[in-house]
Amino acid sequence: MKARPNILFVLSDDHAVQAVSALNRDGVQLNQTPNLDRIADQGAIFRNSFCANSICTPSRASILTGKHSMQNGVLTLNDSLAQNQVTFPGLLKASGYTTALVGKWHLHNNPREEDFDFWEVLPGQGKYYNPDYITPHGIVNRQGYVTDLTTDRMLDWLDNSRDREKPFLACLHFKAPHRPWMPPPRHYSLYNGHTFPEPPTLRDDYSNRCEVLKKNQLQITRHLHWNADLKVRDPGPNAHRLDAVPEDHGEYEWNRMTPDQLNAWNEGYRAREEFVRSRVLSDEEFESFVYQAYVTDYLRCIAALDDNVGRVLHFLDDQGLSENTIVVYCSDQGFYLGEHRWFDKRWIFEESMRMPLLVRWPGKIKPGTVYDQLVQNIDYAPTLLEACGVGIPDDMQGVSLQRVIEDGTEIHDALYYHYYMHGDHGVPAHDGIRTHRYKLIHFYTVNEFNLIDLQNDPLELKSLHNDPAYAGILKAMTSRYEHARAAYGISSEYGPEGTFELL
Ligand code: SGN
Ligand code: CA
Repeated sequence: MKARPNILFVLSDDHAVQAVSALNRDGVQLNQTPNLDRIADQGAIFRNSFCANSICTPSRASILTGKHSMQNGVLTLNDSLAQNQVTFPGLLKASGYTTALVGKWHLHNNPREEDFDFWEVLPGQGKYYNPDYITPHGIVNRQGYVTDLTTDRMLDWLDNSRDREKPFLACLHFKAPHRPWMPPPRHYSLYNGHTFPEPPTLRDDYSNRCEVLKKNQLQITRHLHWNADLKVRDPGPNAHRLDAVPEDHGEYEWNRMTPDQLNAWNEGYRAREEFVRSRVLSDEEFESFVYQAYVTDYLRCIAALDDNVGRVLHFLDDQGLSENTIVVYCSDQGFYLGEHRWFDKRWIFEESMRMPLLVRWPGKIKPGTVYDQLVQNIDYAPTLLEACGVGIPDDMQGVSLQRVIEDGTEIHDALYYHYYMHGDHGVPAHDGIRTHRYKLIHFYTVNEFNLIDLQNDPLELKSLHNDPAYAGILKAMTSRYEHARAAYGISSEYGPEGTFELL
């Protein structure tokens, strides 16, 4: 019998589909990610991969449990996973796998012994520079850059301490490229002198959609911080345009740096700061400056992530493990890189509902395959369980991707989405469904449906809910939506009948 496959599960934090070169071969390529592209080229791209709730802790809980937020109880960033929830790592471990987790976790309680043999996790969001890790033996501080250190720890486990008698599950969870987008010194000058193309919706005015959009607090030209986000500590005559975070705050990353690191940092960002200080920028100059600075740092963090994915792939090659290891790359959700003026995620709109998903699975997936079927983060747990010959619990709501892979079956006719963290960053609780062609959104706190025709309006700039020509579509989508809510057991408390306290 063929040995059960190993799994390398790489999960990043807030990695936009727009920032993986293999996922943008027919469009605008902002950057190059050669190592992630290697996974795609030797395996598959899932072009229509989505999350069920575009925020960190809930998406991670859905990945682990194969369930929507409502059923696993992790609705917002503040919820922890209840002890009675079953996870795919726990089921793999119980079936004879050795399991490890290193990096961002963000589920509040420490990882459970029943799920992981080895773990070292970042507290909360974690830090980019000289981060602390929580280990079963207490907090350990490590000097260096978080993406490199997280990879070092995983490679060390794979190389030196795993039980080689067992197949492994290695969960490598990067903090990058989460806010505040701090790159390592080796990438401080990457993209200097380069101008990134602006997205067509960078100056969206939010017309023709629900009024709630205008209340967002996610705009790159209004809600970023000069120092923490844009790395400009003294904006001179432009100071009034954005807030700054208090520099003496313990959370501020610069307070963690060694004097040498700080010098290198200040040197790396000197030219940017001098530009901002030099004169009052016009509105247009300011907008384009913020967009370029934001995207530059975000993509520098991705470059470091891609370097480290390359290190792990090389390790698998060197150890002769590549042939019997399934490699999965995904992020906890997508992200806005200036689309609709935004950073962050949360909304059901495409950039944040989408998740990158690349899978290399030798012997099962033909190199260079592209799948267009709708898939969701609740599907990963059943897929990996089935791949390892472990039974899928009945209460998992996701569907294994095996049938997609084997014969191109569509496993979902519509995907259900629900964001619950009402009011955080100005985003109201809302839910909806997405088919290949349409998206129905229910902004239930104001009881308004929006309907988007993704084929005619891929940038999602106009709701058609009042357009008589779409009355039939609206009716059909509403009935599918109600069906999805019933099938997934969504409580009416999270709908128009609920009471909504701002988080
Ligand atoms: C922090 C960020 C937010 C971000 C949340 C959630 N602010 O609070 O912008 O939306 O994390 O991110 S920051 O100024 O502290 O960086 S998530 O990845 O955990 O969902
Ligand atoms: Ca995230």
